[in-house]
Amino acid sequence: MAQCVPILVFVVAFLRFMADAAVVEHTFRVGNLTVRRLCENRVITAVNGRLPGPTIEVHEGDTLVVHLINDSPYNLTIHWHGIFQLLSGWADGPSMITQCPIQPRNCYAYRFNITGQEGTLWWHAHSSVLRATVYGALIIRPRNGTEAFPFSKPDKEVPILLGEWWNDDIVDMDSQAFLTGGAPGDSDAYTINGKPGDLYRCSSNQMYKLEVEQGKSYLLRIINAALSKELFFKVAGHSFTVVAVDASYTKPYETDVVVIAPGQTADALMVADAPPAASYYMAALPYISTAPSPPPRPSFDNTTTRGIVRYEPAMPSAASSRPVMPAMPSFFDNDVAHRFFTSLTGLLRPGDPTVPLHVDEHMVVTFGLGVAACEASQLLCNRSRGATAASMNNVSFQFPTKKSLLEAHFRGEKGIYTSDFPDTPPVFFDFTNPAVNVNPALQSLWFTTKGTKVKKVKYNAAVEMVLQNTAILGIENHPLHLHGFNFFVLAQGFGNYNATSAVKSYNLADPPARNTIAVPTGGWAVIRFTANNPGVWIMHCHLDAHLSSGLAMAFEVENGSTPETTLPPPPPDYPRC
Ligand SMILES: *[C@@H]1O[C@H](CO)[C@@H](O)[C@H](O)[C@H]1NC(C)=O
Ligand SMILES: *[C@@H]1O[C@H](CO)[C@@H](O)[C@H](O)[C@H]1NC(C)=O
Ligand SMILES: *[C@@H]1O[C@H](CO)[C@@H](O)[C@H](O)[C@H]1NC(C)=O
Ligand SMILES: *[C@@H]1O[C@H](CO)[C@@H](O)[C@H](O)[C@H]1NC(C)=O
Ligand SMILES: *[C@@H]1O[C@H](CO)[C@@H](O)[C@H](O)[C@H]1NC(C)=O
Ligand SMILES: *[C@@H]1O[C@H](CO)[C@@H](O)[C@H](O)[C@H]1NC(C)=O
Ligand SMILES: *[C@@H]1O[C@H](CO)[C@@H](O)[C@H](O)[C@H]1NC(C)=O
Ligand SMILES: *[C@@H]1O[C@H](CO)[C@@H](O)[C@H](O)[C@H]1NC(C)=O
Ligand SMILES: *[C@@H]1O[C@H](CO)[C@@H](O)[C@H](O)[C@H]1NC(C)=O
Ligand SMILES: [Cu+2]
Repeated sequence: MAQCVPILVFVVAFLRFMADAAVVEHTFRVGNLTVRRLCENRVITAVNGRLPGPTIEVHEGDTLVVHLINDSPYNLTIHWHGIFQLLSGWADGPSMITQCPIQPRNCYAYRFNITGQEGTLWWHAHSSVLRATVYGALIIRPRNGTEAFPFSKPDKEVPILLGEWWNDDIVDMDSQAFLTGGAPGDSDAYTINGKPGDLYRCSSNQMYKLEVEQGKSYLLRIINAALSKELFFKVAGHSFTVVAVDASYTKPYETDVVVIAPGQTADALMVADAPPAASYYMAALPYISTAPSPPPRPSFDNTTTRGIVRYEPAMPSAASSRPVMPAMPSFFDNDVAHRFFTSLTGLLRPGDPTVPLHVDEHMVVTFGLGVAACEASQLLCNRSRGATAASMNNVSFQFPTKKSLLEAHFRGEKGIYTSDFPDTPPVFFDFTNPAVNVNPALQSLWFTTKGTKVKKVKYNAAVEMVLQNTAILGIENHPLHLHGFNFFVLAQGFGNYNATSAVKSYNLADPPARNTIAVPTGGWAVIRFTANNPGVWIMHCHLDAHLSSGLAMAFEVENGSTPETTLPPPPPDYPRC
């Protein structure tokens, strides 16, 4: 076992004098855990012997320190998903972007302040596929206590972590998939707080249970921790008021379904106002947005996870009757997904950041699948067709191997990356027209090239990105996640972005702020953010297989002109490659 931290404190909160802020300290020991799911025992990688891992609770303004001890056999990093990491990019976590991995038997203390954000975030491994089981909730409460929520104080707060489960060794499966040029196969189950629920083999006693009292309100802090699937989530007999997404408040939005892409969170108030004589299932199943070209659609995990909502004190009738199942949307319901995503608006409170109205950096970025020349090691490499590769503006992102981008940036070291990520796609074609897949004259468009290119911007630059899905090898809703910043979502739609008509639809008054945007399948979205955080920040698809096949780029944000706007040096225990 790694022994790099002298004291093993699990949660210690020191109150700092003269301030409302505290230092919250955790120790995460990552190692093997044997769990039984779907009738089989599996050795997984987990934090502190738990799946999901520990919930971290902090207040805005606190300093969080997590001592990570790697007792697992794998290289590992942890990303604090959605945390701004203002001037603390060294703690952001994506492997080879902001740090080299923490090797087996090594440690690293992630240390950062939580400033200017409240709500539900989460943490997860950001190296290989380990995030399948290395994840947990990160809850940020307002600094003056729960009374400061911009909605009536819920009686109880309930983390709901949605996940995916494989009846296989996920790391072995991933290396196998790499050799054959594909992605890890379909999952065997979806889970709610680590439990699949009674629709799966041997799982009727592995079901998440929520006990509620009539008339009380519950803040469901919903997190999509699945590797590859967007999800529909419902609770029979109950409806939700969405009050925040991605730790950013929204105007209250009433809905009976929550649509959530990998990487996203949604805070949904639920009042226990159903007849208590019954009990109710909560359920999640995948939203499948792919229209592969040519058809048919490949198989997918079409199972449903469910948990149960029971009223307390229990009524005898509730025990005897079957729980009520919610009517779920079809897997393919683009309308339900689009309605949910486009109904969200931001709740602007005094002092909150507002949309930049003047744009310094205009970018149009196409993204999707393609093919690239294959590696000799890829068993199923088709030499004339290449292997599947994903890209942004026709660059298939390649992770550096010698040094993290952030360290190379900080030290001004050449040869690790180039600062020439293009502002526009190299070719303008009819991006979302499936003809690109059948017209031989257009087939050269499929071929992408690999590179480690970043977009360099000045400190505080206002950046606008038009994110345009392409139809190459099929369309799909991709959840694009930006590290280090929230962005405003100004508009989104299907088909090709058309500036003339789109600009008129920009919401500059109350757009939602997010860290992950589910760009409509075969469509586009427009986002804006202010690059007020010096460092290197990856933007990538949060479908795991797309990240590893290159659907990523990074922003290199220069230092500002003052010490308060300058990236400090890395901490002493910063991992080396
Ligand atoms: C952890 O599990 C892996 C994979 O099953 C195995 O190779 C390794 O020996 C285990 N390590 C320990 C310390 O049990
Ligand atoms: C984090 O907060 C502490 C205490 O307020 C402060 O001393 C420190 O400079 C902050 N760190 C960063 C990187 O801003
Ligand atoms: C806490 O609330 C009080 C009263 O509403 C306010 O004056 C104070 O600034 C708040 N403190 C912080 C740190 O937000
Ligand atoms: C799931 O897929 C299997 C195999 O294609 C099919 O037999 C089954 O009917 C599907 N189930 C649902 C709920 O769609
Ligand atoms: C390789 O790709 C080419 C072009 O798409 C196709 O015609 C050929 O059948 C493929 N070969 C194999 C072995 O799949
Ligand atoms: C940012 O400023 C720090 C401190 O002056 C310096 O060490 C670092 O190299 C600068 N980063 C870049 C990319 O210039
Ligand atoms: C991407 O770049 C390659 C190599 O330059 C080119 O052949 C291909 O047509 C480009 N594809 C797109 C969609 O821009
Ligand atoms: C873009 O929208 C404008 C205004 O609706 C329309 O006149 C124009 O034809 C559109 N352009 C394309 C390429 O569809
Ligand atoms: C783990 O990381 C080290 C340092 O970056 C690297 O040399 C090694 O190859 C990695 N091991 C694996 C299994 O990826
Ligand atoms: Cu994707």
